[in-house]
Amino acid sequence: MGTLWSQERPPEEEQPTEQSRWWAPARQLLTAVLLLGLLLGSSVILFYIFRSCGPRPCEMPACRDLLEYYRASGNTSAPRCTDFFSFACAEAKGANSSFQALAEENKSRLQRILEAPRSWPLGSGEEKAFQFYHSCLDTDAIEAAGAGPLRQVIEELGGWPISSNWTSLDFNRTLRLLMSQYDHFPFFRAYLGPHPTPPHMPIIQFLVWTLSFLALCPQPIPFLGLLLLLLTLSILFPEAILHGTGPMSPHLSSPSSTHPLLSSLSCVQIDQPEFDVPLKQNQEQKIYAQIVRTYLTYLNQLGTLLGGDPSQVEQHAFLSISTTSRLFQFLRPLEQQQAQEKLFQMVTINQLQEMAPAIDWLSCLQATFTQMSLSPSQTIVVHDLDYLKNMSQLVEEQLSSHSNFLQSHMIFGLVGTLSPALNSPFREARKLLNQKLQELTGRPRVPAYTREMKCVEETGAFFEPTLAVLFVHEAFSPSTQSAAMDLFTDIKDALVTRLRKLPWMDEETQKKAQDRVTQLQVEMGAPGWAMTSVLTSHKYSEVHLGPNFLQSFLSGVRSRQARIIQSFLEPFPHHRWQVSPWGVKAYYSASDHVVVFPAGLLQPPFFHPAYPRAVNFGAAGSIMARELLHIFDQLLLPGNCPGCDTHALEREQQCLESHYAAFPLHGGTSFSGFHSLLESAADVGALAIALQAYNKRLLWHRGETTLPNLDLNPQQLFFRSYAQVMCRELSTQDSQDTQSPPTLRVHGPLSNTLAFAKHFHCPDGALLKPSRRCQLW
Ligand SMILES: *[C@@H]1O[C@H](CO)[C@@H](O)[C@H](O)[C@H]1NC(C)=O
Ligand SMILES: *[C@@H]1O[C@H](CO)[C@@H](O)[C@H](O)[C@H]1NC(C)=O
Ligand SMILES: *[C@@H]1O[C@H](CO)[C@@H](O)[C@H](O)[C@H]1NC(C)=O
Ligand SMILES: *[C@@H]1O[C@H](CO)[C@@H](O)[C@H](O)[C@H]1NC(C)=O
Ligand SMILES: CC(=O)N[C@H]1CO[C@H](CO)[C@@H](O)[C@@H]1O
Ligand SMILES: CC(=O)N[C@H]1CO[C@H](CO)[C@@H](O)[C@@H]1O
Repeated sequence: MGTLWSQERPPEEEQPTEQSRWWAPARQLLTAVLLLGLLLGSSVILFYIFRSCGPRPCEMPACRDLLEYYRASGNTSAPRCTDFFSFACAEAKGANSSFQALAEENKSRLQRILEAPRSWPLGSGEEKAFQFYHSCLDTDAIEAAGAGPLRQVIEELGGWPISSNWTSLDFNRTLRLLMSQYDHFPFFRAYLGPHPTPPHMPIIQFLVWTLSFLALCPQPIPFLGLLLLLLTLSILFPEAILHGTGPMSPHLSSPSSTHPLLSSLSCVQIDQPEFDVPLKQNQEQKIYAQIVRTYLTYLNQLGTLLGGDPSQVEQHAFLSISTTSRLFQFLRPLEQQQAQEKLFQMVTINQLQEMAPAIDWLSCLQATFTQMSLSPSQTIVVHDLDYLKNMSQLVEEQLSSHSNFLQSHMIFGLVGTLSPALNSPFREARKLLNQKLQELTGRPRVPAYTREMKCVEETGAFFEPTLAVLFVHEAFSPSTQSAAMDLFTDIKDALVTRLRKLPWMDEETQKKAQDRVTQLQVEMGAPGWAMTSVLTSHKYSEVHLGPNFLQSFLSGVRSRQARIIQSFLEPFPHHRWQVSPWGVKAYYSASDHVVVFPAGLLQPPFFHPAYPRAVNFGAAGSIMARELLHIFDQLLLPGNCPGCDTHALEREQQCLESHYAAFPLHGGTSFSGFHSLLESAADVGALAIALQAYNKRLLWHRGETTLPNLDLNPQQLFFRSYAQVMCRELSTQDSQDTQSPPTLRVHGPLSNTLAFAKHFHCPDGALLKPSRRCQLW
């Protein structure tokens, strides 16, 4: 424009005439009017162009299915500005949350894969998996074999005083066999794992990293000594520990980013066992008695099924229960467990042998971890030394007074874990036990699965490498993966932008937080090998099927145990997945600084490349944003961000608390505890980030679609899709759940978002349009 004017401006030296003196301003005026008109006209035309090509209805099959899904799940006449939860989720039935429905769907998918008539090369992993699945379904053969296969297993373990030939107990031998051949740990649990890193404990975490530098299973360092050293350090150099300069930063830098090999260091770890029944004595006396009675009935049933004399069985069952109950008493009280949840000690096997002498530690551990060569001076990680000492004492006591009962105790436990592979009387007894325990402890009911589903689960567990490849092949194509990656990139960018605008965060922390997001690794769908691998790569040469299903099952158990141990021993440059690709749980691993989104999660109704973008951003996008925000959980803990504006941070946290407190609760627990605050903060932040990313996408990329006949515009659809993730029946809230009840998880974040009220035309003062909003994230 500037150059245009200067060209037309008459040269200075020319004498202006009368006419030109009048003409010049008129011409300027005319041009201005013309330009203005042009501008106005074109914007009107543009406006109409944009209007007429507003969101098109998506007619793809995926969209039609989604429409059906939405119609079946919500109540469209529920008032949106006061009860959006019912609007989206009214019809969620049973324990049927969106996640659970998805988990079932992923299993049905595996089932379809396993049942498709295909022929695989003889001896390939696929052939073995299919054969295993079909022998699992062959209940006639399992019934025909009766209790015979189980009796044989018991003979191998040294027999059982109440139902078979029985000479005397070799306690150490039985225990060694249970651990190494049956993956069963009656008194304690031993496993390989990376160094434990206690969350929310900056000082301890510092300690862990210090230990991690020392090498694989470092030699023991007096724990207290190190703690003292550390405390001294923290007094001398508080900056280094609290501000997190350098590689030791407690919250903003990960050990793996400075030491890429750290994640591959694994140690033998000893922890409390997982118990079959909850026999905590601090629960209500009446319930405790009922649980004991239920369990007693179950054990009696097992004993009689194995041909024992009822009165003798009863005695053994009773003593087994009393053993379990005493082991329970050795567990740390709950508060203590929480306070020092991941606190651990490092001892050599020799030292452990001295402290807990009843167990032959070296031979038991060596048999279990055959791939390693262990020596008495090998260091291991012990999570609760007091428990192990007390347990050892109890075992010695029992061995001297009534050693037969200890054998019974171990056999009872094993039979319980093998029940899926046994004939129907055993399975029925187990099912009844589980049902009664669920009623007594008030845990949400797990739906009773069909035999097919159980077999899918077991085949999946034993043949995971093969099924992972098959599942990805079927349900997560490269184009789906790249669409999911695009979505993730948008969400990540939105988070980075947002971090820059947080009023409570100081500049340095902002910078570090942004770096942390930029350095983050992401694993989308499945581990790399499953995405690229050609089929039939895993052969399972160690799996032998037959002669009966129990033996096939045990072969699978051993193979899985060996595979897991092996995976921890191999140098592993990447992240080791903690879920199956068909799982539905996304997670963030702090030690590897990686977020993982399994293929099972990136499925309808949360994600599909053909969906309107609003749906993908609202559901999968908000799930991604939530995982990203968990990276910064620690910053929100008191005292963890000294550079931040603590007052502003506290103000926002209190704001959030009162924001949530304003909602009526339907029998759920109220907003309690810090954990619940962290979850709610992540919920609220995730919605804001997903929305921001979606709006940006809308701005730069046209061609929006929406669902036909749903009467929701794209923005409204975004919120509908967000709510879908939280749908589940209200009564299924687990009392141990740290998250808010589902209504709150929908209403809390939505009402904190002004755009929601705007797009649903909510009047001022409606429940979901409060006058104040908080900005923690
Ligand atoms: C749907 O919501 C409306 C309004 O709250 C209510 O009257 C109706 O009973 C609900 N329908 C069902 C099936 O729950
Ligand atoms: C949960 O819902 C899905 C679809 O909405 C259905 O296929 C499945 O059978 C339901 N499961 C239970 C246990 O109700
Ligand atoms: C006991 O041992 C004998 C010989 O070893 C065997 O024939 C018999 O079947 C065994 N009894 C049981 C109940 O296993
Ligand atoms: C098991 O082995 C340990 C270590 O060798 C030993 O102290 C203990 O007495 C053994 N237990 C039994 C019952 O033999
Ligand atoms: C319940 C119980 O007997 N606990 C004991 C475990 O061992 C410690 C010492 O190691 C004792 O102090 C506890 O009384
Ligand atoms: C076959 C199978 O077990 N599939 C997975 C489906 O998703 C759930 C929820 O994460 C997993 O627990 C299952 O393992």
